[in-house]
Amino acid sequence: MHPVQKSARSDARCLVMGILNVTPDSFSDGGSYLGTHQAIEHGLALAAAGADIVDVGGESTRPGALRVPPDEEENRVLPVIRVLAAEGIRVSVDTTRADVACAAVQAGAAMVNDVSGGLADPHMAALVAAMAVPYILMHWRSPSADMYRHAHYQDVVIEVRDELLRRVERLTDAGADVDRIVLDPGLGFAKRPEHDWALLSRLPELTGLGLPVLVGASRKSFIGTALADARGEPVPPADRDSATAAVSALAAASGAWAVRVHNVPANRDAVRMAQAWTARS
Ligand code: PMM
Repeated sequence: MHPVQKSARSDARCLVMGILNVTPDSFSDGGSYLGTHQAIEHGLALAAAGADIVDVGGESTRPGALRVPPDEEENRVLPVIRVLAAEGIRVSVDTTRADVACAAVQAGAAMVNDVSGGLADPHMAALVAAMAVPYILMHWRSPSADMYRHAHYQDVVIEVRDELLRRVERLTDAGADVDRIVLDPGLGFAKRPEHDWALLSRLPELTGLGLPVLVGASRKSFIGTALADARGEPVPPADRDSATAAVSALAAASGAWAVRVHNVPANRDAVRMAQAWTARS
């Protein structure tokens, strides 16, 4: 059985990863949980609401966000991870830095979520191999500051798939266990809405690779744009949760292993509906 899967059964429910951004500037919840105490409370609430995993991040990936020094990133996430892990919560650390990932795993994180797929830090592959923890490998082309310069594709699904496979190879060459790797198409990262929709509607081309796939659609711009009002104004991030849940249900029905979301109850219901639906098909 894949070590990151809860069960090898084909009707296993898609997991729900709750987002805990300990940042002042993440695009939809920046600043809400910046204090350690507030962040811990929110992490406990996400778990109590049914999150299977709580993803703790200390650096925003918002377009144009400035980098946070590594010690500041650690100061934000480590105290939170320590408490949540001690409560028995399965925690992942959202970081592109090998040193931060290492410290987070020592503090109790069970999983590393790297939006750069190993490209931002040349030491990440060796660390993942040495730590033997599940690793979420997201498709990424460049730091957020200039990611839209790289949003050019002939066929986004084929290119994302091939780039992900090259990064898997890089990790396994460094000694990482392929059975601990989770793929993620990286919605919104060097992608425009049409790219995000192509990746979602053709998700089986990624899930068909045989590795678990995580989908991070929650409150992202392509949802705001799809719900734009008559004047073409996108709906604000806080009003995108119902649509996010719809995307989660569809992603789960298309074989996603997990969805990464802000609103846990709505998305937990959504993936349970997908489970009920697909169990009978
Ligand atoms: N998106 C964000 C941050 N981390 N991690 C993974 N694996 N996949 C994602 O799509 C992803 C991520 C940005 O969204 P946020 O600012 O709402 O956390």
